Amino acid sequence: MKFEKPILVTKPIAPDREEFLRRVEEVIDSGWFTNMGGQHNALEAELARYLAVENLSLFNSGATALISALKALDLPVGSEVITTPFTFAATPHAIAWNALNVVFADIEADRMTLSADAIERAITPNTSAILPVHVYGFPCDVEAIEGIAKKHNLKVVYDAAHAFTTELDGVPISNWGDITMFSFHSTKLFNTIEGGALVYSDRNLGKKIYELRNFGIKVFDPDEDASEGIKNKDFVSNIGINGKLNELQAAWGRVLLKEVGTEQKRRGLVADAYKELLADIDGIAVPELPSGASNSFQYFPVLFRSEAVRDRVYDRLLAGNVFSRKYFYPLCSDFSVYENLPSSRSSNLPVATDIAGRVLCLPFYGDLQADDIRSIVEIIKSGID
Ligand code: T4K
Repeated sequence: MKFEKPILVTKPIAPDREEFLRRVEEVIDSGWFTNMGGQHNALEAELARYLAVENLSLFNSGATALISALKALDLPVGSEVITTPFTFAATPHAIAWNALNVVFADIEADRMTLSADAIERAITPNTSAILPVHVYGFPCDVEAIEGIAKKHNLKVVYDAAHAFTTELDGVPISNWGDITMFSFHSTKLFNTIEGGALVYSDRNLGKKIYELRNFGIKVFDPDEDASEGIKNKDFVSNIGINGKLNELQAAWGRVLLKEVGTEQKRRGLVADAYKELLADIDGIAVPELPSGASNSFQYFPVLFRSEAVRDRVYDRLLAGNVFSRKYFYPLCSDFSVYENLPSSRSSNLPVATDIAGRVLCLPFYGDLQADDIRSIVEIIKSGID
């Protein structure tokens, strides 16, 4: 069996063409193309409403958002931030870009997210924060992590790149932690082509995040700044970055937001179809979300019995013109820039090492046809036997 056209791991949704083009004309006519313009500010408000959160700041990528989140918390330079190795490179990179030390800790087998026990074991007097990832939209053990953070006075930044709309018992996932980052890259369920956002509960962080996103240029605050008058030297208050989302991408996001719910429903049907067809096959398991968690429908990961079987299935799919992905193999701790860290030893990360060797993300998008799903499963079967 070989597909005529390649089947990729995802197929991004695009906004309604006519409505988007109307917005493009609005942007052109406005003469305002970036730097927190009308489309940008409207999208911030619409997303905050959609996600039922109070404070949301847009960025031009999830990576710049994550870098800025850690920066906003003023963690001591050289302090340690505990994170998972079972993630995309952007997660540990955000720590390193802030001149903080990356410390990898192991994951739980069921959720594939940072293990609370492993976090506790990794804490030293030099630990300043935890950076867990809701990988594939599987919520971390947020209650346990909150307990640890309180006990040891640590900050928590969640990487929710895969967890757009995820809720736990009806509560938005960004309710936990000091700051939560979402990615709006085109491979994500909701996308602005490139983009991301930070959500936070402490309103005071908003001004700092706004400034960090705009080179650190100070926002004039009439209460604080008027008495002294802004001095020239204080014009830039922090070492910021250019993290601004432009007007065209914001316009794209505004139109697309209306279609996300439909795409999620369609992906739900695709997930059901896969589950039904995969249920009776030995040697492959579909990880279950923890109870109370809603599905973001970002990825469809499966676990094989061994690395050899996973790799054989991957190769068979490839031969059939199906591009599944080994997210997240290799582990970030195996990248040459991190492999020499003491926490990168595989003996420190047995569960992550095992899962990364057996996982595969199958093609997953609303437009995937029932016949195609059946053919993909047939190829998988041939690789397992
Ligand atoms: N934290 C986590 C946990 C993340 O997973 C990510 C990003 C981040 C942080 C950082 O967020 P951003 O700064 O990206 O907003 C992709 C994405 O580029 C990346 O956003 C994502 N995670 C990562 C898991 O996947 P690649 O290198 O696998 O992308 P690529 O180009 O191989 O594309 C993947 C598949 O999607 C291919 O089959 C082709 C298809 N595709 C791709 C694009 C760009 C399309 O069909 N259309 C497209 O426009 O990283």
